[in-house]
Amino acid sequence: MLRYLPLLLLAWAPSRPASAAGERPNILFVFSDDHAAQAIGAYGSRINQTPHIDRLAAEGMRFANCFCGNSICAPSRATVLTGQHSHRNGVVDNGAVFDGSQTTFPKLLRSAGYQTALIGKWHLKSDPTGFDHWEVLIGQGPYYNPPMLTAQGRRRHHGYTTEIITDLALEWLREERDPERPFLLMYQHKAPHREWEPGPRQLSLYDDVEIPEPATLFDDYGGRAAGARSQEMTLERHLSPRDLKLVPPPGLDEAQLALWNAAYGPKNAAFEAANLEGEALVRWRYQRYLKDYLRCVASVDENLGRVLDYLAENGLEENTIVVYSSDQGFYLGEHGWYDKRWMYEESLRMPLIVRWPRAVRPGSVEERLVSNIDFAPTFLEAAGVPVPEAMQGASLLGLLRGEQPRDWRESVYYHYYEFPGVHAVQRHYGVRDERYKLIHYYQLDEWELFDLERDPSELASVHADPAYAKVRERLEAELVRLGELYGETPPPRGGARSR
Ligand SMILES: [Ca+2]
Repeated sequence: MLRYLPLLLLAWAPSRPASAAGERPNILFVFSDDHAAQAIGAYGSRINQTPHIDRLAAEGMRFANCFCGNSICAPSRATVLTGQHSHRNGVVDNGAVFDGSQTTFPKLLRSAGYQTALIGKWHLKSDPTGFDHWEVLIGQGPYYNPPMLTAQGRRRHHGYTTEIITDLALEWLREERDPERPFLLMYQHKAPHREWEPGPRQLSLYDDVEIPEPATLFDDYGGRAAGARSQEMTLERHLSPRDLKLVPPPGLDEAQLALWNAAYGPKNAAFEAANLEGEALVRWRYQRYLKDYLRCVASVDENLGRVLDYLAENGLEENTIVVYSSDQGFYLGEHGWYDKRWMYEESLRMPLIVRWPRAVRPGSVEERLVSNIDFAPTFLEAAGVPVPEAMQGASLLGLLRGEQPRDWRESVYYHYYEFPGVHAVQRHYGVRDERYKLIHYYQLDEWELFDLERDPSELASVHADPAYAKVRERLEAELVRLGELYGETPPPRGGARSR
């Protein structure tokens, strides 16, 4: 489990002790939506480059195994704010309204003297609480010309949403930030969420390249429980004309529409002339989907660069904790899919990169199992604010400082609830440790067990394999233990779960 030599640890001496009195760190929380680790250079992407996110990894710590507790937008966001799993904070699916009277880390930082701001995607239905300043997209928000909500009412903006959110974040840093106090800025993108609509600067990026296909693009869903076959999230059958850019997004002005048509018109004409079917059609859809997704990522990365430049130019680099993460992972054609929701690796994993020159050794990689329940305790501890008992995660501060805790968690808990729902992914819960993953689709009473070392793509469950009987028993007991630890009653087998 040791990642680096103790000698190296001793050799790493931060320029000044972290959290020295009167020098509480600023926190810049950069959160994108549905940005999978497979599409980040620092995580070994073979399909794109993300120089600014990679710069954070080169200058900070990359967490190789950060997992969400419920792979869907609003629940992950509620967990980040509260440090609690979904069943505790009440946001179990995207239909739930976040109860803003709950204790959150922004509220606690604000009470402790931090200046707090939230700009961009919120997606929790109730108005944000705990912020001195907020300006958020309404629901998902559009990629172009977004109306945004503030405490004073609606504001309309013109332009591309990723750029607008960045402009607003920079405007807040320049004009509203109080230099006498530490700040928390939650800078949260809508991108690269569906419908993956690229910005004006990226409309033709990747036009001349072929994106490599994943090995499981033509998965036949054998070797797994029934839910893998009955889902509705395939590239083959479940993408809309808008997803595929066969029609432009609504709400573009004349100039934006002209740019859009100039980029997609010829591509769409060539597609129609080709008259593709079968595997060739899936391959075309994969290229179209991935290129648009990666174009949206490129804009997120480019705009992050503007914010990092601002920090550097204004003496804010040294004592600002910059976090890059996304609310969960995503399928980039693996298993023939887009979207998230499953406890399978691609959607379970969250990117998590933390740069903090005062405390973190540049270029370090942490492999221990961490989770989005850990974010709130980390920010609180970094600010010297006591972590409430009710928060279920653990602060990552020790790991960030290169310490080697002896009693770190050895497994993570997962529970997905949104069924029936869009994409028809069955409810499931489970446990993942360093090597194995146990999943229970409790309404179907079907199980899966994966040996991630031998089967990293999770293609063949070994749940019924006698050779894995001991592993299965151990993980079943671990799942019970985690349910008790986090205070969730085991879901009943079969029928609808009441909550
Ligand atoms: Ca999301």
